[in-house]
Amino acid sequence: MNFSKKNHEHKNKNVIDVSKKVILSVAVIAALGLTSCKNETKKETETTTTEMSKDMAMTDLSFGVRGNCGMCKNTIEKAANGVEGVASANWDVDKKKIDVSFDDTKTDAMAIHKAIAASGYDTEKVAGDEEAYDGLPSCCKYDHEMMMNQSGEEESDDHSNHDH
Ligand SMILES: [Cu+2]
Repeated sequence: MNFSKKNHEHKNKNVIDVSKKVILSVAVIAALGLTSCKNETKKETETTTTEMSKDMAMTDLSFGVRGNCGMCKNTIEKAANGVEGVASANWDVDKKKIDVSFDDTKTDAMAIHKAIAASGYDTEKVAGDEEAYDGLPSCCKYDHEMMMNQSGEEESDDHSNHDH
């Protein structure tokens, strides 16, 4: 009689121990879940911030570049696009001007001027490399006195030479 009572008490204690363990496990799982959710939220916020600052770092720039024709356009734009951080480059054959969009955390205006000059073309700030200029096709050997940043509306000098 006495023995069986003791056994019963012992059983009860075991049940309490088990439920304690279950509560503890649930608490741990809940805590882990909460932590991982927190981490994910933080990650998302960081990504958004990075993308935003990337957009804000894009700089649009226009400057004069001398050149004659479509082949010049290819060479000039290829040189500008070859600079790391340049997103787009568009040279206007009539205006003798280039529009560049670039990431100013990766490059700067002078790097783009220098790259174009290295391909043989004069920019507003840097004279074209002479060796590269000599290597250009004859149609591309532009006049070093050429006006840059033209409006694009006036006719070129070729036409004013004609007397009708
Ligand atoms: Cu050309």
